[in-house]
Parts: sequence; structure tokens; C-alpha cells
Amino acid sequence: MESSTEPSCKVAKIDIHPFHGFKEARVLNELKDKKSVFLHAVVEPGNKDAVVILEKKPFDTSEEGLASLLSSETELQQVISNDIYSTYSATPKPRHGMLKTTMIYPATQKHIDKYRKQEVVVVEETYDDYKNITLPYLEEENKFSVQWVFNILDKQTESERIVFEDDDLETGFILLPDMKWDVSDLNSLYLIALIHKRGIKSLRDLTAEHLPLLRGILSKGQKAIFDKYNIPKEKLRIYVHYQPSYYHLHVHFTHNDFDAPGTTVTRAHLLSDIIQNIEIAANYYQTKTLTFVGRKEDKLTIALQKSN
Ligand code: M7G
Repeated sequence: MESSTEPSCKVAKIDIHPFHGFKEARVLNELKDKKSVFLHAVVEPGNKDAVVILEKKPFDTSEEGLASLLSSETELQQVISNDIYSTYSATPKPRHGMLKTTMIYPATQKHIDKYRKQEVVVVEETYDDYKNITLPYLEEENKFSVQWVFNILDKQTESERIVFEDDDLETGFILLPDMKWDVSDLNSLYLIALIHKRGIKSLRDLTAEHLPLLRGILSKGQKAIFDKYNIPKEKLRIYVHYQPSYYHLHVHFTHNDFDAPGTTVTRAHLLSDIIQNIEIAANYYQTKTLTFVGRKEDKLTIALQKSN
């Protein structure tokens, strides 16, 4: 296993505390095994909605981290003591209790629904369904804004986090850490490649014309990750989501040892498979029925279920 070699992210100065004005919160979902909770908070003034995700971070197992954890700085309250066995409630120094915190503010109802625990169902989408149901839905319903993607491509935000860029407007992309990764633990490495070309919404738009773009993301992305993090390509899972949340084509790069969300067969399509499928048939993604999981109460899921 690779060890943690990256320093923690830079600490930005915060003028107004992001939690200022929070007046009530409710749990949208809780993943006890991942030690994370998804909250919907109402914020004053204006009673605006926010989504806050809190995740306990992995232990700092560096020499220094362990020395601090296993020291008298950690307060212990004994629970049992029996022969050679004892258990305690431990309160370590604050730095060991850090939480990865993600905040979406103001959040839309779609954000609240995305993080709310909901029943999901498997649906099939033929290409006709895509044209007649999915595409009109994406155009009519207020899908998630991709402004954050344009901000990155235009170097308005996160430019200091860019790991690699190919600036060709047809075949180029920016590779950078995904919001889900706090860049401290290489075993949970998570990067995304955002393509420079605008207007390619998802897998469904890909044809032979895009092979140079896709091949470039695969090989240059693998090389950039090896050069920066010393993680070889055989340790990486490289895939596209269908359906994605954000309809500007992007590719996920995650460490294969990391149980990243959204890697199941009902959502993830390996980039190498996508390339081969298109090499076999240029219009593969304009013919293939695609199967994915959708939230049961989602309008798109309901419409596709009716047509199945
Ligand atoms: P997706 O497949 O469209 O949706 O992937 P998902 O969120 O349901 O997986 C979009 C990816 O972009 C996700 O992995 C997000 O964590 C990531 N992401 C989203 N936002 C808003 C940002 C952002 O502002 N910065 C970065 N670096 N990553 C983001």
C-alpha cells in the first residue's frame, strides 16, 4: 500500500464562518460504516438551504501522527480493566479528530434529493428513450449547473490544484483532485478529468470522432498520476458515470483499493471499454441500451420505467 506522502491541503483564511447563521439541521443520510453524515441545514438570513457532508478522516499513521496519538496528550477514560485486557474512551488532540467537511450553499432541491437516502431502482434506457425521454428531461428540468466546471476550465477556481493540463480545445482536458478527495491519503486517491470541449454531455454523445480525446485522457491521465503520485496505471480505476450528476463530460480516476462511491456496474463504465466499444462500432453509444440505477421518486426514473 502506498503511504501518505502529500501534505494536507493549504488552509485558506475564512472571513465569515461558513456555519454562521445555521439555525436547524436534519439528517438526510448517514453511512455509519463510512463514518459520514449528510445534513440539510436551514441558514439565516433568508432561510436558505444548505447541504453539509461531514466525514471522519482516516487515522494519521505517520510516525509523528502515531507518536502524538499514543502519548499522554490523549485523554483516556477507562471502561473496563480485566486481567491483561482494558478498554477506554479516548479523546485525542483536536488534530486527530478532523472532519472532511463539504458544504453546498445555497443548495437546490436537487442537491437535497441527491444526498437524501432514497430507494433506487434499476432502469433501462434505449437510444430512443434517450432521445424522447432523457434528453427532453435534461433540457426542461433544472439539472445541476456546471458553472463549477467552467470555473475550473477558465482557471477562475482551483487552478493551484491542477495536476495536468492538455490545453487543446478539441482533445484537451484538465486533471485535478475531485472534491471528494482531501488529497492527504493516496490510497483514497480520486481525481477527475474535465474536458475543454463544451457540449459533450455524457457517454451518449460519444462517437469515433472523440477517440483522440478519450485515448488522450486515458494515457496522459495515467502518466500524470504516475509522475505526481507514483501510482502505476494498474492501480487505477478510470471510468465515466452514466447517468452523471453533471452533464459536461468528465472522467473519474480512483485508486483501485478505495471503495469509491459510484463504482458499481449500474453506474460506472470503464474508459478503456468505452474506447474499445467505439472502435468496434462508431455509433455504439447511439445504439446500446444502457442500464443504470435511478432514484425511485425521480421524474426521469418514473418516465423510463413507464416506457420499459
Ligand atoms: P458525476 O458522475 O457527474 O456525479 O461526477 P457524482 O457527484 O454523482 O459522482 C462529478 C464529480 O465531480 C464528482 O466526483 C464530484 O465529487 C466532483 N465535483 C463536483 N463539484 C461541484 C466539484 C468541484 O467544485 N470541484 C471539484 N474538484 N470536484 C467537484
